[in-house]
Amino acid sequence: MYKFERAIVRTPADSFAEGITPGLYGKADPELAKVQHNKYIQALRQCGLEVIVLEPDNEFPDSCFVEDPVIVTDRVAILTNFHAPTRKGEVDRILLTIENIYGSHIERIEGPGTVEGGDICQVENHFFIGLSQRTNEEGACQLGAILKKYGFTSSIISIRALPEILHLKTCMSYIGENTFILQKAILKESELAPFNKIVVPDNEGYASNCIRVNDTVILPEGFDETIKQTRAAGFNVLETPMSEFMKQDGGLSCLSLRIPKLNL
Ligand code: CIR
Repeated sequence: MYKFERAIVRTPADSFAEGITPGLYGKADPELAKVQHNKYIQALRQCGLEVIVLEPDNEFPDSCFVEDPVIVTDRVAILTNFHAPTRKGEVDRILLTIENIYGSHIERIEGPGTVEGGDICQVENHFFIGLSQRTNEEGACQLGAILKKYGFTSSIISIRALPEILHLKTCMSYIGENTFILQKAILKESELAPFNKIVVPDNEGYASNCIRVNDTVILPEGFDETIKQTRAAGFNVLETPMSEFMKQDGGLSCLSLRIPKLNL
């Protein structure tokens, strides 16, 4: 598993509750989201990361979900092309920060291809690319070619038969040690056959989006059965409150870009 050195996050905007959401869990509170975001930053710092905190951007209510406009690796950053029309401008808003880190080692997905970072799941030097309501075949194809150019392999997992799942990583997360935390709905996916699996209970689906940061798995607070199972499998777990982000259909991974030591 990569050793991560730093992370990029963006403070939730005052307009946070106006972002895209099916609204299943009520109206989000932007002030509470900011408090929870600070705790998330503390969790990343506790895992040894230097955290770059970007200013809130009111024009883009979903802009705290920084994982979607960029895919970061140790050798290249790839700017995505949103399917969601209200989020397209987020790529330009994060570009300067990415240029400061990656210089000219930046690639870009071009229309009509669409890719959103939440659909991209890295497992060592391999990437699973989710075909979803947001990432299309053309985008997946462009991304696969870019990754190949930089020495990575990739394969596709479609979640189109699961319309309630927004992005691939909404329902599965790689936590190192050859292990995924995932929802039952994706358990039989043949691409995942070689891995150990922690299956979240039906009422804890949200916890299948989590992150491994160095020696620790960060999970959303209150998903006790998943936390118990993850600890029982031998992982260190940190919990952090996520209720307001869940209301906006965003998970733990969406809130940061985690950057390893670069090999540019
Ligand atoms: C959206 O629908 O685009 C946002 N409300 C949530 C994005 C969550 N991001 C992610 O899963 N990577």
